[in-house]
Amino acid sequence: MHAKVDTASLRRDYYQRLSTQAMKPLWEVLANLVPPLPATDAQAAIWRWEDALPFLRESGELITAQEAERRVLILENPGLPGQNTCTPTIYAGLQLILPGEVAPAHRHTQSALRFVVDGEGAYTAVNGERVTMHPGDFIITPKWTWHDHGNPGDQAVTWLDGLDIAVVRMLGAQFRENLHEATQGVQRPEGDAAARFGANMLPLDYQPHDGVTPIFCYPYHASRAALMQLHENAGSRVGEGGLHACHGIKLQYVNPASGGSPIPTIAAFLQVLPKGFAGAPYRSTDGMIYSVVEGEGRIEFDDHSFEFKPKDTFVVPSWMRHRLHASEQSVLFSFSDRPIHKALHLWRESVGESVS
Ligand code: 1HN
Repeated sequence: MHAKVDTASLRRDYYQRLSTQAMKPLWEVLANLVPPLPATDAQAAIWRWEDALPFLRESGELITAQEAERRVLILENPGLPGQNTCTPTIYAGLQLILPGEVAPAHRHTQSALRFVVDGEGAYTAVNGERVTMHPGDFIITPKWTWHDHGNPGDQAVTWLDGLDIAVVRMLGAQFRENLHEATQGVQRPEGDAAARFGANMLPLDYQPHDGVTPIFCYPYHASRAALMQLHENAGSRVGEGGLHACHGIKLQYVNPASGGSPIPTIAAFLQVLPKGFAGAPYRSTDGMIYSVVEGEGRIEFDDHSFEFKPKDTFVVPSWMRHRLHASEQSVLFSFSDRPIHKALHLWRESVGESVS
């Protein structure tokens, strides 16, 4: 007994002196550093549109887009306070641009995606080409491309931003520049990139370069039509050619020139859950952020669940078992850090274990 107390206090004293040398004992933290299963402080969370909207509107009265540079409410994971991030790797936020506003041009090494949640008529300009936003459109701002946003229309427009900020920070590879003008010049008419790269064709001299998609808008009407066709073909059949037991009908967005993900670090998906769908339990190592486009349903975890409605955003952390239920036919957009997991051969998924 006496000897034990002695050992404990000797160790404490040793650790204290050791800390002055910028060293510490591995044996005190080994189990945490290398856990048996994925361990993240990130929590499942939902940001309901009806709760977010009044705060977005208020932000519009408090600060202009120009003054803020980007008027965004960060969706910070409640399990990662102070880290300005939604999952350990991926940042998410809701960005508002009001009629007549511009968000000035800059570029950075972080890649961004936008998913249009509410309103239409704003544009994002990427490297000299504008694309007009409609609800459900999925838009890319590749790393190190000049981008600015503007709203020449008459509606407030809100979109969900997703960026690989924490990944680029971890790598110490953050660079950023502001353009000398707020709005970059238009160099090509709207629709140019979509015509060159978005019709299952490529320019004669196209050379794939940096793994980034050459099209930067995936219009909702086209993605939705594909899902609905597959839904119609599948009927209520589960399995090959039919519904996936966990995901309903789910497709991934693709870089048409490479077959890879549109952003090297982020994969994005669109899925339809038929009315009455009760998904099988699922988990995967990538932490997933969802934006609800249409319908109504519920996501069930082992010990709690969230009801979701259109324009809600929710996050499912790495390896957290869950099931999707749809009380109405639902369309969900989602994105995650899956390409990083896959590049490192770390991605795992597990289908069908019971949610207790
Ligand atoms: C950014 O450039 C945008 O361009 C949005 O709209 C959110 C969050 C952090 C850093 C850069 C944008 C951002 C961002």
